[in-house]
Amino acid sequence: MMNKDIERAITLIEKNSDFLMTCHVSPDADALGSVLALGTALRKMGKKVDFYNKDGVPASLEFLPHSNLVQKKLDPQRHYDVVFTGDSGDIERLGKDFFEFKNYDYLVNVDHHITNTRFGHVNIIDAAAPSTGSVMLKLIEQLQCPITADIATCVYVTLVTDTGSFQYRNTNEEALLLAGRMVGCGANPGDVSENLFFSFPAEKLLLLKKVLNSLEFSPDKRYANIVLRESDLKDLNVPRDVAEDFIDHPRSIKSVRVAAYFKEVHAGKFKLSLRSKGPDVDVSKICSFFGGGGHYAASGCVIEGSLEEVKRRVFEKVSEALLRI
Ligand SMILES: [Mn+2]
Repeated sequence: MMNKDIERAITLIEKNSDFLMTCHVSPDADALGSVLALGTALRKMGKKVDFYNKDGVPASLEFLPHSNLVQKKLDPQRHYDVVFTGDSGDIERLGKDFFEFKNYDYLVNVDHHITNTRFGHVNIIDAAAPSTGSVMLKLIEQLQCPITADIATCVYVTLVTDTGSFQYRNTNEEALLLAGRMVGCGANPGDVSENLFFSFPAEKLLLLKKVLNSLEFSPDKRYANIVLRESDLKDLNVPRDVAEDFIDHPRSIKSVRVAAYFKEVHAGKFKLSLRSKGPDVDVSKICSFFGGGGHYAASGCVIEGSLEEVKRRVFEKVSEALLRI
């Protein structure tokens, strides 16, 4: 299955010279790290490579090698031979500008989301892969290009972040072996940890104080939710991505099987992050019901309505799933 798709992608790389790398909006480390890894390899092979993300690079990920090359604008006149997308489950998640941009010959979709819609001409999807970066590495290994320290760092970061520092259930032998190999190629775990987990702005902790005030449990404490209000971000003048990992706090409680994190986009519109713990609840199904998707234990969607309404609808769906276990 996948090998054939990888072969097709390798042929596209060999036969063409002008590439665009892009990844999902509000990019996380796996999205940016995966495309930076492949794009860097192609540049070392002498190919012309542009990087694009509508939202650019969040300050917290500026340490990723070559992230300064990521552009926030697409030139509608510019033609690319091949576009690679990383970590995006559907084409809409690449942003409206890219959705409308048709000035390329081939689209190669590289991802590990179980809900991926296979929107590319070539689709390299491995739902069992610990990160999209690890799928990209399979591709890079087939190229006539050494795994340099900057490529290794990008891939290593995708493994650390998508496995929750090798703590989630997607932490398998492959994840640990690949991480070890990336360290062998020059990735530095101490530097990466310091950049990822010990470089936060002070406002992050002040924001966490506010968000934890919203913490609620279901009566049986198998479900917990927290809420980020738009006004909290404005008050502290911090970007949204700073608050992304707050979901780990409700999830850290022993009794909690499902944790929900409601992030207000604007009045009446919320982004939901849903996480499950243990093997029993597939939150990608719950998020698919609301028009989103993702992974078995980590998914997301956008829901409209008042906060109370949105919380109630999600709690209903989660309760149905929890009744079955
Ligand atoms: Mn990912």
